[in-house]
Amino acid sequence: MIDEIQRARDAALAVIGSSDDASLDRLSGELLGKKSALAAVKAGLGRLDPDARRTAGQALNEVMAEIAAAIDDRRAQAAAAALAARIAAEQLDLTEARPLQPRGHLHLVTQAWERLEDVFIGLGFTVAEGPEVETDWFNFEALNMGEGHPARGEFDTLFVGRDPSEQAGASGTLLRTHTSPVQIRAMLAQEPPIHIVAPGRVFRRDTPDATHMPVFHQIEGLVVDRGITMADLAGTIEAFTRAFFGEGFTSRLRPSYFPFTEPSAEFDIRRPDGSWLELGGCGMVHPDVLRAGGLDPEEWGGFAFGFGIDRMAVMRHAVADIRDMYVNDIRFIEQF
Ligand code: FA5
Repeated sequence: MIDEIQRARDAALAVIGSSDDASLDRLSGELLGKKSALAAVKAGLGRLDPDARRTAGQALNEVMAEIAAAIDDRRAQAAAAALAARIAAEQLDLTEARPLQPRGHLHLVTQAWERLEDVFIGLGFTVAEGPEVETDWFNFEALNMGEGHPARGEFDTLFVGRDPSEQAGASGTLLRTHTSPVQIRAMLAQEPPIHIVAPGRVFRRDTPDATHMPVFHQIEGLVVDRGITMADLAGTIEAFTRAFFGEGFTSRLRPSYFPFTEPSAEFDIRRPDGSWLELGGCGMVHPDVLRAGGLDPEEWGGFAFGFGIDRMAVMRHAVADIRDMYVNDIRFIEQF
């Protein structure tokens, strides 16, 4: 009888080993149920003498437990395999989607602004700021353009006060027409020596065209110390030109006029193809401007410069029309 039990065990384990998940429930009935070979053996136990019955009964119980455990093992194996197959089938290859996600980037003017700051910080300047809504005093008066000064007419100013009477006088408010008022704010805020640049947004009632926008950006520079000369100004502009544009570029100063500098100059840069482009204005800080900043012109001297960031961005990337930078045409923007 023990042999019979062993044969039934071996046969059962072989069937379990090769069966799949779906057939396991049925198999459990066939191998361990009332009509199974082992049930038949069990029914025959009664015919044995007590000793043999005990031995065979024990063997039978062990084998039945072994078969039940084998079915459970096989079921767990089948479930793990089914799960692995489902995960494999549902897997998404996300790496393939990545090139389809467009990456944004900084606006051309922001790129130029940040690069300008980097270059000037490298030359020993710190970055200063001033408000976009200014008083008439900071924007004009303190810069040697008192009421009635003809140079005011060159800045088509946008006033903030609703009533024309609010616009008149040194306390009238306006949208700053240039970054030069930051010169005055810097002189009032700190003791010389001063080495600052002040990038920022400025506003003029200019009609948009290929080289003009009503809202644009300038960067102002101011150095105040003892014994500053025009050579310091020319040297700084030249060092900046090479650092920002590259080795093939040089600069020149041309005599000009600004009420807040004396002498004044326009500065141009020479491109590797030999052509010149006007970039901005500069000069030695006017004694009246030093006085408005609380400094004694007998003791302190300085130079200042200011130029258009949008024009620089346009030039660096050979963009034909400054307005292209602001119409948000994705075909244009994504080129940079
Ligand atoms: C000034 O604004 C002076 N504050 C510059 C200055 C500073 C001179 C310190 C001396 C000492 P101007 O109006 O020329 O100057 O403007 C300077 C630059 O701003 C121009 O060279 C040009 O690059 C840019 N710019 C002027 N108007 C516009 C505009 N409507 N759109 C875009 N860029 C402009």
